[in-house]
Amino acid sequence: MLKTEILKILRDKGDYVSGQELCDSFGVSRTAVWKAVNSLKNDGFMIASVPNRGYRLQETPDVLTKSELESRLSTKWLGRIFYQYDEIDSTNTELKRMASADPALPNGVMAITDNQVAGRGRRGRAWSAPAGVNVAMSFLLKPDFAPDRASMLTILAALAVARGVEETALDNGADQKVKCSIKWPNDVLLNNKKLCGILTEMSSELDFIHYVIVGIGINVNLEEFPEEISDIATSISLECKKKISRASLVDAVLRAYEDIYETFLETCDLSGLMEEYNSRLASMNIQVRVLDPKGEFTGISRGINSEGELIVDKEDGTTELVYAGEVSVRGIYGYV
Ligand code: BT5
Repeated sequence: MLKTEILKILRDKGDYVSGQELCDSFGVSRTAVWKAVNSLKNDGFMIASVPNRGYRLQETPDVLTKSELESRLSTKWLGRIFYQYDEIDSTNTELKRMASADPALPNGVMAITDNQVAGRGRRGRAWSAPAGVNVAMSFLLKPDFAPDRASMLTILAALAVARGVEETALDNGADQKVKCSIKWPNDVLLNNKKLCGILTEMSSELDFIHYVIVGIGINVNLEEFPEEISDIATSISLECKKKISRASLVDAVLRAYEDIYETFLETCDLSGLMEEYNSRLASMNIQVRVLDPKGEFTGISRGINSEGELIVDKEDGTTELVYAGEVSVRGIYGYV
């Protein structure tokens, strides 16, 4: 897209670029360049145009337009094909519709929106976020490993978000080193409050995965939360006191996922990743309450094993491996 290419050049140069240079670079007319620049201005980009000097990008707004995303994405395969929506019910639902309508939809396709109006959490819960300040994205994976491996893809996503948030916060001028922690299995936290939720869904047969959809919601530039979640939720900008470029964050998270996924595929388990995960685990060696389908119990969490299960030492001296379920962590989200 011409818009994307012009945006990239203007951003890379950081100075005036003549209209003629842009025409020559892309083999297009002056009018085409002028139109593309105007369209970028309409998206909110502040671009100065001075006769005899050309165009200069003065300010980049935090937008999630197609060209802003395209100009930022530097992944190898993940999200290289993406569908951007100004508004949609849920990116997970949309990708599911696309994947079931087209069985040939390729590995790595992403759906992303600026305004998700019916975001979903796990087990029928809702994920809510206002327009224009958050990231809501989902990507499609078509792995050839067995379906019992798929729950680990959530663990990978939590790690990728933690790494991506830390990198982007620093790049966007956060003063101190930001450190994300993780509440098993799918919450990424900043200062013990929920910054991100992950919803992984799968279509499979008993021994064959049709596709997996990994959905990630991150609170980025939100300044306020609805009352029900104001005690448990936070955003990057609230914690870091900096506005964050959402498109750069998307790129950083996807790059991190590619990297982490590669490590995972070497063994198809978490042996190469559990050390980092456990070092980020908010519940490491802390009391947890597990709402298990068989009943509730408390114990001390000892981190995950290479299968992604949470190891919990119970008071009666036995050890439980928690595969799925709800876990409350003492000191987090009001559990005392
Ligand atoms: C999750 O569920 O945390 C998974 C959220 C996944 C959202 C992404 S956005 C892109 C993709 N498309 C979708 O439709 N979904 C995915 P769970 O662990 O069940 O947590 C849900 C709970 O988090 C809710 O019951 C609230 O208490 C809380 N919550 C809702 N919105 C929140 C927000 N913006 N920030 C922090 N907490 C929130």
